[in-house]
Amino acid sequence: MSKPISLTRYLVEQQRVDGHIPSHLRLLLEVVARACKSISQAVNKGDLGGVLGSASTENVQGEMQKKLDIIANEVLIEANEWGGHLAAMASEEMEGIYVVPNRYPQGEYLLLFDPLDGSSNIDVNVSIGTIFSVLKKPEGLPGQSQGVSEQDFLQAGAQQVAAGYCVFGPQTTLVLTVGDGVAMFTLDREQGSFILTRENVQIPPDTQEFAINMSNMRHWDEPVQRYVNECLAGKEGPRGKDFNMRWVASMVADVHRILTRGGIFMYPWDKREPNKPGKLRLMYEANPMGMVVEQAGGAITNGQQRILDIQPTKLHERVSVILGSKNEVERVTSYHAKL
Ligand code: P6P
Repeated sequence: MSKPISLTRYLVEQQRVDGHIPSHLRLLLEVVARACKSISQAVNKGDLGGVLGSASTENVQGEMQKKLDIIANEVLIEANEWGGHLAAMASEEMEGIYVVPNRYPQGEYLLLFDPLDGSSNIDVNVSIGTIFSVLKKPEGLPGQSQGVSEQDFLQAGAQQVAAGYCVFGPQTTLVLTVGDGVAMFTLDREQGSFILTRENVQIPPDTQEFAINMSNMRHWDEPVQRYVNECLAGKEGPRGKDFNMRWVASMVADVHRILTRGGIFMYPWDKREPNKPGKLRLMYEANPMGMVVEQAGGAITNGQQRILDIQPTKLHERVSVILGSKNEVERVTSYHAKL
């Protein structure tokens, strides 16, 4: 059995040996991982820690916040604000950006996160997770003030320098990419450290498993209805094979399953709110998951284009998401092209 490789050693090697990441980014990722450990401990306490249930407040999306949503958000802010590697942060749980206070040095990175994704599953003990995305703060023009604004965050997902998530399930597993493939680290609670358990993760290009909230079927656009009906038709239908369906209602859990054994995940536009492009958020859900999925050989589109090419116009903008096994994502996207 080879000596276990910790997240710290993996990141040092990504920095020193492969030159993929500068030291400030390595430090940032180690701090985010430590914050995920703290969130995992809070999540695991459940009722014993009095952390379940609603906080009786709403977030910027107008959604009821759970106590753990707020706890996770505070853990990430407090862990990352003093280190000198960040200029500002943005979160699903905060309307505006959080600029690093003047009492701390400002760094060159921007951190975006959904502090606890899948909140509807918290109180029923189903896997949830933290999603994070790292961008570089745009260089200011010579002589321009070094301030940071929301506009600095509005970069296409292809500009991310790192992204990942931490799934709080039967194991606590951190999944990370710095643009050189995808690695998975499982939390060893006895050592208190994340240990490398998989690297160069690859999503199979084909699958027989789709993930979508079927209760919305009557509201979908025709291309998604066509794709799902063909899956449901099974061996006797145009696909000539049977399909299985999963829907955890935690994007982190569904994406983790797809990274582990393939599959396609869809949260498409639907006619219930026709002016909303989709339910999921571009900047801190679709983009980070998109970087991870693409680095693992998968694909992610909104039905019309590669999601990582979308130029954001608002911090909390939403997007239709089709991601996973490349050949299936391309099939659904091709059905949209025939509209
Ligand atoms: P629905 C969780 O609230 C989330 O943002 C994603 O994690 C998940 O995939 C989706 O919403 C579930 O939505 O409508 O099925 O509850």
